[in-house]
Amino acid sequence: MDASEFVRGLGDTIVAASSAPGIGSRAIVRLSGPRAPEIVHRWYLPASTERTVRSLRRGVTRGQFVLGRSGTAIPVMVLVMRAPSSYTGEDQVEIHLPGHPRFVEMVQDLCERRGARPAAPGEFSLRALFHGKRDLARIEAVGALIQARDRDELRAAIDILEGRLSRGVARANEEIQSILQPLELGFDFSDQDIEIEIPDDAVPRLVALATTLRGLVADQGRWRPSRARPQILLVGPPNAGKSSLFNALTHDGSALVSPHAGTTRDVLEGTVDLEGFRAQATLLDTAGEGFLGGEADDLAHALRVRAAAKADLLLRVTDGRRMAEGASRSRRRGANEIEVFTHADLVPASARPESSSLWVSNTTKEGLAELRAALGEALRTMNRPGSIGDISRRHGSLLTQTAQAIERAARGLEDGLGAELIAADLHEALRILSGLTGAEPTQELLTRIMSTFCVGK
Ligand SMILES: Nc1nc2c(ncn2[C@@H]2O[C@H](COP(=O)(O)OP(=O)(O)OP(=O)(O)O)[C@@H](O)[C@H]2O)c(=O)[nH]1
Ligand SMILES: [Mg+2]
Repeated sequence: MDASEFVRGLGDTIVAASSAPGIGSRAIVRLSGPRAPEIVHRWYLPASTERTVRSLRRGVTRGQFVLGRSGTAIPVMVLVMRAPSSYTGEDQVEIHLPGHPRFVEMVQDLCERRGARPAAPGEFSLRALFHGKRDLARIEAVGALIQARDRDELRAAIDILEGRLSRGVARANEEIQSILQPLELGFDFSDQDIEIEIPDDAVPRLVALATTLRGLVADQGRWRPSRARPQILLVGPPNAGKSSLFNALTHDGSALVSPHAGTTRDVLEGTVDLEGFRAQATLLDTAGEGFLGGEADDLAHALRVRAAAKADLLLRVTDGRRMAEGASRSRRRGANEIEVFTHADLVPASARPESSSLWVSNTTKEGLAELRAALGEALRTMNRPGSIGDISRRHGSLLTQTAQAIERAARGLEDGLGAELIAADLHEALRILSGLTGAEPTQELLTRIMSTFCVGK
């Protein structure tokens, strides 16, 4: 769906399951749009005849949802909200039903038969944005909340949802407007030889505002402590040198190393400093891949799989001697995977296959600095779209640019620049700030939200 399709589709009534897929105790089918009450009314039998969906202004009604002409009915609770007092700002109906995928499918299907259209990913939230019910920062936080991986990420997303950032931005907006106003009033009389009165306190107010905004940027930084320490997971066959590399890279980790395959079983954690990367990362050592089927191997395998799901980056370790012997690379590397070859001390440079660039020796420490740099680079460029880390970075960058424009305006005032130039900087500041809250249905915004949200949110 592109921006114009989205806008054209605003009159449609949309429907989607907004609970997690699969079997659960309850599922929710959500409708939004002018025909939502009408559509649900058609299939809904209230327990009390006064509480039909059509007659209800707002509130809950219990009854049965009739699954087509056969007359089969399932018990449901229906929540009715009317424009503009709903999440989307439109008439909205939620059907809470027993959580079986088959029921969800049938209910959705019946709603579609009465004219509802399946919602696109994030379309409910986009409607909330365009009806002015939520600002962009909070909408993005909904997406970040859904994909939060730990408590820190959850807390950070909830913080934005609760409006801390939005309030700061709204205050900044007002302050800029109030400084702009007297400047712009002056423009109207500029041909009448009237001196434009610039309030004495404009410079200190602008400086204070820039400081506040930079404070918000610092907050953004505090919001991603867990992902300021991204996780890198060592994987590879037994005996490849993973634990030796773990010991060489971390300054607080200590793993057992032995010539026997299958030494490591647990997942071990250590801290690694990365060149070119603002922070430290957590390095995790795991059991070698390719297990033998014993109970401990199965457990070690399960632990590694679980850790891999949470990791930001996989560091695939291969014994370089195998490459030198002409072994082919086992498989393609994923986007969040880096490959490294150990035993560089035993493989002369001339015997190394050209395509494999990263070689280290855990014995002589050759290549470790390059590896750190490569890890730092990979983490810097990698960002899960729509995650709290991703949106905080975007927010941080917009807030910094706003502060810079305000500081330019303050310097301009001190240097006695013309009011027009100062006003231009302040307008620029307002424009950048609107990127945090803005409701312009730009293609970029739509693509961003739709690609990071799921259907039903
Ligand atoms: N010469 C040399 N020996 C290495 C290097 N890296 C590891 N080794 C040796 O290789 C053997 C296996 O190393 P480990 O670090 O235990 O390998 P691992 O991948 O952790 O093995 P598992 O835990 O069994 O999966 C040990 O005897 C290490 O001393 C290296 O770069 N050069
Ligand atoms: Mg090991």
